[in-house]
Amino acid sequence: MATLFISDLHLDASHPQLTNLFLIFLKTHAKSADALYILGDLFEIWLGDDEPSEFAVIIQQALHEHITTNQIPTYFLPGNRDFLVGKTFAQQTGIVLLSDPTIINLYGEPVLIKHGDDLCTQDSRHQYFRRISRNFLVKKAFLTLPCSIREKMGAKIRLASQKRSPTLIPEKMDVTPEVIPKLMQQHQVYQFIHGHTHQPAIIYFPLHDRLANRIVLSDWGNNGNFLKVEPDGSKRLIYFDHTGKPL
Ligand SMILES: [Mn+2]
Repeated sequence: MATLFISDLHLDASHPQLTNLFLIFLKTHAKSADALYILGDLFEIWLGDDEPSEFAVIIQQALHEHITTNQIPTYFLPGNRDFLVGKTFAQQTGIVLLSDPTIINLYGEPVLIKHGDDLCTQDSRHQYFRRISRNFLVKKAFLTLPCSIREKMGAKIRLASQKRSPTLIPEKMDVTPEVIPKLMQQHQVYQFIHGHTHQPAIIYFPLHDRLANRIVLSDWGNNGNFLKVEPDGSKRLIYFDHTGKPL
């Protein structure tokens, strides 16, 4: 048994191979896990729980089956693209919604988990968008708009983000290094897991009198991947192909 962590799948109706990878993952690697944590950006974009598309229903049903049939506790911590996943989604699937950050008890060790986008403090444009979009009243107002209007706005946001991607400087998009030790000290943890940057790594470093670690999850593409943490604390990033076979 082990606890699994995934993030940044960016599932989208226009990429059915990604949806298939996720369904395979639930049926294979995640089937006998102690728990599954989804650390944000499961979806490319989520515009509200009401009137889910055919694609969204497939994902919801797969999660529901995974949680009820296989009895795997599954947690969802929202990312910058799917922070509108709400209570209805949670009720329909059985996932437990977590706030960012959360400290979990992982086989006796406190571990800080986050999506990670708020740590990329050099990306001022994203931080500006984040502040506005996460505002409670803005969120509420957006969710009262008709679905068709939300979809049009979502398409515009997606297009703007696609146009912006090639112009971005990778260093500026990464987590600001100085914030990590401060954050971990503040929460009194020696282990930290996050996603968002798409720069997978397991990094060990000294923090006070101990060896601390930060694990960055990978995004998904032609292959899927997950972090596997075993009860003895050992950690591995595992990649698998479209049949679920580890690479
Ligand atoms: Mn993200």
